[in-house]
Amino acid sequence: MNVAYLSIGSNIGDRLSYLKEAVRILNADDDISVSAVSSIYETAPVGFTEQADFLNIVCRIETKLDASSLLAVCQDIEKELGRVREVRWGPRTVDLDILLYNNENIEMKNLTIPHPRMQERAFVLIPLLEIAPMVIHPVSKKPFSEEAAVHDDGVSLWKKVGVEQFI
Ligand code: A4P
Ligand code: MG
Repeated sequence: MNVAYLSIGSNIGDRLSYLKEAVRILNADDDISVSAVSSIYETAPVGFTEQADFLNIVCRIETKLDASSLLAVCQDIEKELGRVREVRWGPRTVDLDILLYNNENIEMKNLTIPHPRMQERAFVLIPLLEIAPMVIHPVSKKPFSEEAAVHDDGVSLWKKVGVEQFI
């Protein structure tokens, strides 16, 4: 079985419902089992900053799917939940990114793992470290807990919930 970490974010409409729906649909897939979900964090927008605050979570999944098939499932969920793709880094009902897939380094045309910007982003690192405190970057071997971005402002605990509240 493969282990992957996904980042899920939403900043339009009922943000909590979008996160919950995304986790529920993932876990309903026969080939995916969600084994941990972080607390929910409210986070200031990064990149394109003239947009509403996000809710972000990170979840751990166990899956039989290869990384490309997992990306396809993530993109189907984005579509199903009605993501509007207008501005890069812009507002979205729900965005699912694959952060890590086992300890693999994957560089394909439409898929880069580890996610290339993850170590710069507190909205990724803080929830990731909550559920996987010892995790290291598979290429640099540097622990994510040592990244400076862990200390960035703009990420605050919004709600602490258990995985059973999502699935
Ligand atoms: N792609 C390549 N690697 C991956 C991967 N590991 N996981 C490709 C998922 N997708 C990957 O993504 C563009 C393309 O990336 C996809 O077609 C896929 O083949 P997209 O989701 O269509 O577009 P995007 O998300 O707008 O762009 P991008 O570059 O993925 O943006 P990011 O880096 O995902 O940033 N601020 C806060 N506070 N919270 C957020 O959640 N999210 C973003 C999006 C910006 N600012 C944010 C947040
Ligand atoms: Mg994305």
